[in-house]
Amino acid sequence: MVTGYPVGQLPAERAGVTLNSEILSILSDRGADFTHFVDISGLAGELNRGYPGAILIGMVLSRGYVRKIMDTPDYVERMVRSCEIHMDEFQLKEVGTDRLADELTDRLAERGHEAFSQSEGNLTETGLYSEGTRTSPLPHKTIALMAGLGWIGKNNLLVTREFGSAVSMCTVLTDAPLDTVRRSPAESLCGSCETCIDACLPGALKGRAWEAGIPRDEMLDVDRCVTCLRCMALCPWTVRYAAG
Ligand code: B12
Repeated sequence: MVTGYPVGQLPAERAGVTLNSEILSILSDRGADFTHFVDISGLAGELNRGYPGAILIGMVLSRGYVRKIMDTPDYVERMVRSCEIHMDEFQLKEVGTDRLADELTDRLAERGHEAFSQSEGNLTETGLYSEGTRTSPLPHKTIALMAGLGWIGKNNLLVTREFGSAVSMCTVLTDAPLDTVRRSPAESLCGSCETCIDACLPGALKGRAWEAGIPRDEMLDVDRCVTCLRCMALCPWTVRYAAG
């Protein structure tokens, strides 16, 4: 269980700690593997839409699942052919993190706080997800970097030391009085590794190293991506996690 703030601080000492710990226990009781509280007040208005804080909710993909993708080059195709793709662990955890974000948003609103769920459903419903460009105003990855979780790899995904890219995430934007952090992106540990590029059979990944402000389309050709999960599963950091 990863928390977003120092352990051992008496709640009375810090306004909002209580709310942090309450949210932490609600989310972990309901299946979240990690939760972070991030200060997004410094971002441009079109990104944070006036919300000062964000709650990042994450679920870790199981080692067995990652190994299955590693050992089955056409894993997603097989799941589609056998009409089992709805049982795919990443899909189920994507629905899971989105559901937690929607529920938390309702709980915060009941407590009188402004809150906005960045679940795929709510982003689409509110017209904030552009199907044309396949973009949302404030991607979960941006918030994950500000939480200090890791770096953006050449696979254009969040890579963490602990789980590699084997995570599903969702976020809630809010004005609730939270104790938050704002960190700079971790240094990339991709180095000269190009495993994800070699694993991307349709050639959607362009082999660029990520740097702040780089346009997504210089990292990834979204029209070529076949969402095969290989760039996520075959990253050496994900493989190391899956090896246990
Ligand atoms: C649209 C979308 C897609 C599209 C387009 C890809 C894309 N990344 O845009 C398609 C369908 C191609 C796709 C594919 C996949 N996706 Co997708 N996708 C999304 C979605 C819904 C929106 C992303 C978005 O807004 N993109 C716009 C661009 C600009 O942002 P971005 O690339 O996500 O992130 C960039 C910014 O964060 C920027 N950045 C970082 N710091 C900062 C700071 C500032 C100030 C700024 C301005 C920018 C910035 O750098 C990042 C890299 O370019 C997100 C969920 C979400 N709401 O975030 C999931 C998500 C990114 N996808 C995810 C995954 C796992 C995948 C797949 C592996 C799924 C699969 N079945 O294969 C593939 C991998 C593709 C790849 N290598 O990137 C995960 C990523 C988890 C992780 N470890 O990072 C997410 C977070 C969903 C989840 N539930 O966890 N996806």
